[in-house]
Amino acid sequence: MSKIRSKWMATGAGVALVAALSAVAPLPGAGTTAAADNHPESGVICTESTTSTLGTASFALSAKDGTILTPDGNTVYMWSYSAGAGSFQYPGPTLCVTQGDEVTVTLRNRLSVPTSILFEGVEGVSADGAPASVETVGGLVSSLIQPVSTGRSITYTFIAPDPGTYLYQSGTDPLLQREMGLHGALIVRPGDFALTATERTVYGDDSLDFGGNSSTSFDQDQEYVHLFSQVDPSIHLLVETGQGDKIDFSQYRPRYFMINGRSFPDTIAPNEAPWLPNQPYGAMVHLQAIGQGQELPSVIRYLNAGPTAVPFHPHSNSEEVIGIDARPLVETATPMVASIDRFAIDVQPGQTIDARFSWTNTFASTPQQPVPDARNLQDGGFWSGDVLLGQSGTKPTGGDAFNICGEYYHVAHNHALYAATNYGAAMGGQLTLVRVDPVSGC
Ligand SMILES: [Cu+2]
Repeated sequence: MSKIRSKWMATGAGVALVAALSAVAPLPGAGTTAAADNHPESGVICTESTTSTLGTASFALSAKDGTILTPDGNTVYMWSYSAGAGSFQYPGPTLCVTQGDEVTVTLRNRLSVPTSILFEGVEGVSADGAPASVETVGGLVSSLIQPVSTGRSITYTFIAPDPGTYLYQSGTDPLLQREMGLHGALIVRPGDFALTATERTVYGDDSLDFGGNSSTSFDQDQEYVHLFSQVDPSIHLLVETGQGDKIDFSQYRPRYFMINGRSFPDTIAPNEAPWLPNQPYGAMVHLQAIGQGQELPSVIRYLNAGPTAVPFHPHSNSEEVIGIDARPLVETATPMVASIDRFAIDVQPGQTIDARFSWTNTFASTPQQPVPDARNLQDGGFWSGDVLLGQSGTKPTGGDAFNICGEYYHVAHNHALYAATNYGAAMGGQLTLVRVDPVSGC
């Protein structure tokens, strides 16, 4: 079990990368505990049900407008879902439920236009008690599910479906409303989610019958969401200034690209960073090598709320894709796991992908493997002092080191490189870091 959430990387790679970029938000001082409400500084923040009755889950959401910050100092007008009467946040709250729960989501519309919530891939949804159905105006579909008008509330109900990751987003005037930011993540957990005190599963391995192999298990502290979205700020400005009639999607040109509502380098700031008051969700993956501080893989739940595919690429190590659209990859005849190792997690619009990530200290696990020749090594600012990545050693005398404890960082980013930018400036957008702490912790 890893316990590596103690300290924000205030003097770590973030500072160096940030310094190399552009005008950015301030970083906290060393040892600052930025996360509020006792949430971890990285990893998923679940919005829990407002009721504690077993077998039910209730949520109150408000659709409202607000603004987000971008790393180049811009401000973008957005629409999003917020929890209850809470302040504006983007993206919408991550809703966590258990398979079989009777789920109730009450949406209050504080926008000036009708809106709705479509739970992608969830069947048997009711809206104010009636089966979900499309709404048409003049023979044209105006909403993919019953909408709610300004100032009113609507209640959507459904039984929590198979375990996995689901996207929820507006079903009303979807081209515009999804661009404006009306989306969030729904996580459905299996009944045996907490397999042991430290082990969780994505899909409920008992029901998958892998013959005892627990193939979708992960470390209890190692659950992440990467929700992708993008913004064309010119459209948002037209909406903000009441010129919606001038919007021309044939001229659509996204300029900001987000993971969990933030663009790099804000993606690596902690959850609930006070200088990003409306963007509570960080996107840095923070782990340890398997067998060296962490025993089970991490899980990353990818969702694409944008209109184009995101070929997301983690450097240095592939990820194990275990399910797509909340469907585990299994070969049922044997039965056996049919997961796929990927260096590009290709997330299509509207799709979700669940992947496990493990960092293995290759040298340490195969001691017969020779350490690289010193002539092939170069000390850098993030040098841990030890060629066995995942360990820290003695750093060169007089050398600069930007990391704080021998930890190191891999980039992970959208390989469509135009989307790894902030308004055209490279090294931004849908880019984040995977941080690996040494066995000794940090
Ligand atoms: Cu790269």
